[in-house]
Amino acid sequence: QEMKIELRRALERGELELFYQPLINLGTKQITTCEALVRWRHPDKGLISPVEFISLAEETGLIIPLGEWTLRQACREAAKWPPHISVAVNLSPLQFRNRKLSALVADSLREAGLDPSRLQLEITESVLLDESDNNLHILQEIRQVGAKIAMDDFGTGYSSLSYLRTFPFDKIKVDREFISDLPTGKESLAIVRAVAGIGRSLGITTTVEGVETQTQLDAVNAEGFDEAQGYLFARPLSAEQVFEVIKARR
Ligand code: G
Ligand code: G
Ligand code: MN
Ligand code: NA
Repeated sequence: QEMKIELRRALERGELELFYQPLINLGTKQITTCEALVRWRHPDKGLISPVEFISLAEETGLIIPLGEWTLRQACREAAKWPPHISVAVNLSPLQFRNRKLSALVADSLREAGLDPSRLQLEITESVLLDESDNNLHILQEIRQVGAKIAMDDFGTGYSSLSYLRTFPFDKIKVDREFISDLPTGKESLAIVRAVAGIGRSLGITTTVEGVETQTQLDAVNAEGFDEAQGYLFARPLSAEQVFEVIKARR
């Protein structure tokens, strides 16, 4: 209850901050995208992870203004980057209850002067779990605006594969649980290999999350993934830090 009041105030006082984690093209080694990850810079407690407040924000409805702020802020920041670098923003399933989500996306892009194709929205399969076609419809509207749609945490839900038939995703992000035991984990390797093949067949960009070691990288490279993200390349960085990294790597 107390944290709920504090979180609302944090939003008003500008205590939320976006960090950005680079995604690397495995062929060119260039940064293709930076994923925006929210943090709360608490005046006493320091930097608080979203793990500790996103579900609270979802329970209290604060996810709506928080999500709106995140989207606008991420677009503004990305407009400062070179045009070959995109920004990825995580969307909560609850944001789809707001029928005007596609209008918010369009408005954030216009306000920032960001080319729509440079915005990627990451959703989990729970977005497509709803019985009605409401969310699917909103995804199609967002697509019409020109933004890209990525399926996050791929493989951790109940029917990731069937959702590839429901909606033509632009990108699949294989969950880091399948990367952590590579290259020895036989099951993980088989799954990762299958997903790379599906992505290739469907023309979907394939990304692996949570690459921490060189041996994990070698394993995913052998399977032909397009991109990788993980501590081996970079941790989530402040806006200033990621800007320096982008400049240095060009
Ligand atoms: O950033 P971290 O590194 O700790 O992220 C933890 C979790 O919080 C991830 O599942 C991530 O998708 C989620 N998360 C981070 N930023 C946002 C955000 O802006 N919106 C939503 N809905 N989830 C986010
Ligand atoms: O759920 P989503 O994929 O949006 O969340 C990304 C989360 O993964 C963030 O919490 C981010 O900090 C974390 N993350 C990114 N790279 C790595 C990594 O290499 N190892 C681990 N353990 N976590 C990572
Ligand atoms: Mn994500
Ligand atoms: Na994930």
